[in-house]
Amino acid sequence: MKIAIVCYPTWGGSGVVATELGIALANRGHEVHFVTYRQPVRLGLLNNRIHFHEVHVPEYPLFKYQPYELALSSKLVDTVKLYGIDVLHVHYAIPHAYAGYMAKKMLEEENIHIPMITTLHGTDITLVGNHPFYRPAVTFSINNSDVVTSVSKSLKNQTLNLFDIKVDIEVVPNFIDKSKYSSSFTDCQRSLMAIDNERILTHISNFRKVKRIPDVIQVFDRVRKKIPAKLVMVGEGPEKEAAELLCEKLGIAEKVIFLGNSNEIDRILCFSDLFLLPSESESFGLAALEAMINKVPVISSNAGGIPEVNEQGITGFLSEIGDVEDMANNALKILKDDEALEEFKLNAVKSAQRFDILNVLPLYEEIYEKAYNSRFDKNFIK
Ligand code: GMT
Repeated sequence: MKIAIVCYPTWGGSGVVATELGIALANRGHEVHFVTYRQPVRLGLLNNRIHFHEVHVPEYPLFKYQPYELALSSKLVDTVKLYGIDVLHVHYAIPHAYAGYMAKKMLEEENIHIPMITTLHGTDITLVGNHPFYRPAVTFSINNSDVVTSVSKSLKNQTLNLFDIKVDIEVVPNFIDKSKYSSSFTDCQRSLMAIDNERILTHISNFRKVKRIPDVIQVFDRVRKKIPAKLVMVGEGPEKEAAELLCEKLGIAEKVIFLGNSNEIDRILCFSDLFLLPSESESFGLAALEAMINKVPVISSNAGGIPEVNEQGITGFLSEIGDVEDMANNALKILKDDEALEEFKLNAVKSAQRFDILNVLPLYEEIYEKAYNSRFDKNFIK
């Protein structure tokens, strides 16, 4: 099939999922067209099955805000016509589902019927989409998608609670490609980060408030008082500076390494002993899943969809949001001796395999097929 994927090209989870999905679909023989304002960060070489179409928004002084949705919907119309696209898959409701709907309607004028699949990722529902400024447009875009999927059961329930939804929402979980990890690094270059007896705790995120970065540091501070340890912080975002200051204040600056954004997540996870994810809200927690497939157990909050990924007492532990004491105690249970750590590591990698792409990709393929075959069905086309 020819599939157009709309996503954010940034480091965020929704962009990563969309990109990895596109690459996997191309490997299965589909033709994939990414339509976004920049080449997605995880997208490598383009080839005859993976195309990238950049959305340009020319600056015009009259506009205080440049109309990205308009440029995106026009680009979608052109791409669908030029490449004979069969289905449109938009990741993140705002504004992608809205722009996709407009493109669909414009194409219908030319007798081209293209089904739109909208995947809800989390913040498009819980943090941003739910704001009264956006809610009517988000509700409309969801209700007018041909298929709606959400990345966890928790996000599905939240969407149904927060919006007046009149369509089914199918849960298609996020995924990892386990075959990529079977040949994990033989030398993780752990010595670059820590001395031999130190445990390495890692956090990876976009450093937004919702990630509760101070909790990461508070948990680490409690752990390092009991056992030798280092904390590796990966990512960039608005909370990073305050995090650096907090480390100074606690006198642990030389024990915390801020690496910034990285394309070497697997290498970093390779030398990590524990992953910290104390988020306030998390629809799925892709970062936790990536840690688990790299044999890293997870200490997390029990927010949103995290319990669907991190298994209590098996792959790690979950605590109430903000309970840094409990998180630190749990971390110590895992890190206390090599045997306990090894057991959690093995459990983590085993459990992560539930989300192998081989199980998830067919679900999307089935959805595309069904949507494409029903594109002339009156009940289906909005
Ligand atoms: O919060 C982030 O890390 C970024 C955000 C995004 O929109 O890209 O991630 C959301 O989508 C990811 C992929 O589906 C999920 O794994 C994250 O849990 C979700 N973030 C939140 O719900 C806060």
